[in-house]
Amino acid sequence: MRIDAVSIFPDYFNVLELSLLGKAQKQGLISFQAHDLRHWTHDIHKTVDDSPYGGGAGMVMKPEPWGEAFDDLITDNRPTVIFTTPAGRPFNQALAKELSTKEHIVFACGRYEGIDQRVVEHAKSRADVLEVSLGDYVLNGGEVAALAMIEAITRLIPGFMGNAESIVEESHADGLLEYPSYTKPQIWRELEVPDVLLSGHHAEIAKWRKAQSVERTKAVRPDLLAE
Ligand code: 6GU
Repeated sequence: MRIDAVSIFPDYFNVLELSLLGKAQKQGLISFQAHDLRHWTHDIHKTVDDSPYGGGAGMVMKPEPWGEAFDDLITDNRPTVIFTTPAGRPFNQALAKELSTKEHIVFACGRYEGIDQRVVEHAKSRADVLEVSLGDYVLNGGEVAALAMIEAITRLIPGFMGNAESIVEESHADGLLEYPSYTKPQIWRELEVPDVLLSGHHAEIAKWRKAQSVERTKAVRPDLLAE
């Protein structure tokens, strides 16, 4: 998978070298590149924003640098372009799974009050475009959102994680939150591990874990059960 990220703070993405993604890059599984949007400006101030038509607070990202960035980065047949925005559809595990099968994803990380909407419309002529939000809160820019999405997507690429079963069992894989986990010692500060986990009865353990998943989801995320 090829991933590009366009941002006015490309250094945000330096942390990806620290994670499993660094290893996956060395293995040739993933090729990641961060790009500075200002590379595609032509004035001495490297201007990327301007005041909004119609008035209002804040600044809007100008279309021209984004257009030139896409001219350079969209050289293949219809990659996926993700605009990170709190006004987008919510990111979730199902979308991460779908995106993990793509050959090329370009993250367009907006700052300020967002990007001129014509950039989104124009990108649709050459790419499959999604406007995606990390959740119902506002970040200063899309970089941290893109980092989270990149981690959620790439760990689902076959061969990326050592233990494929842990992906099948984890939270959200089946629409439920994961059951609680325990390890040694059996008694810690007078707190005991649930008996059933020591029983060796695999069917009973599976039943208990499923019930715990449902109970936890009901208590914390009833919206997931409704789905
Ligand atoms: Cl993708 N961008 C920004 N700026 N804020 C967000 C977000 C994205 N997702 C949630 N909040």
